[in-house]
Amino acid sequence: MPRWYLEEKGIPYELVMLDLAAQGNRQPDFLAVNPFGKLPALEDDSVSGLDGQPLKLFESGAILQHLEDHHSGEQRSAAERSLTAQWLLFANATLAIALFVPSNREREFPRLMQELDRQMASGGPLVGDRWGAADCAVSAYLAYLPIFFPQEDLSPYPSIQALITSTRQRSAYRKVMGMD
Ligand SMILES: N[C@@H](CCC(=O)N[C@@H](CS)C(=O)NCC(=O)O)C(=O)O
Repeated sequence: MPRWYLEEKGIPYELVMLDLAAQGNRQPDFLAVNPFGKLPALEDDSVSGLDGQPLKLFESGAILQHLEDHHSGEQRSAAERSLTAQWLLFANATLAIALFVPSNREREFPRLMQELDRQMASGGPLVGDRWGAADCAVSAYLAYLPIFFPQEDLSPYPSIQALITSTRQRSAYRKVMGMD
């Protein structure tokens, strides 16, 4: 997700690829950035961390919020920033669980999808008038649906289907997903 956001906004970055099969995420160099050994993680040498070293961040939602606040070059109001935090947490703490944890999936999937479909009926951004971090996180999970669950019937959710189609047509998304 953060890489997709970086590409969408034209923010320069250096990508460090890790070989998970070789436990690259458990090596000291990476654990110094994310001690939990999870991806993604960000080191931002334009911002000092509390230790005076380049800021290090883990959790995709926190990274997206940081990128939007400090690198997008876009002004967001206090309300927009708070709503962005709401959608980032919804994506990572509620939607992801409803999609990928089987016991939650049975219970929560239709309810969340129905309301999300309604929220997305306008086809516009989730927050304000520009595509942003909130759209990145929510669309990324929704666009995983046909990849991980190709048998899932999404026809009851036409706005989500349209969002998945338009997401898959975005050049930055296609680039980071290796679709071209
Ligand atoms: N909530 C975290 C999830 C991080 C996560 O689970 N990352 C997976 C890849 S998507 C990972 O690092 N897996 C390797 C491992 O756990 O060893 C986030 O959004 O950043």
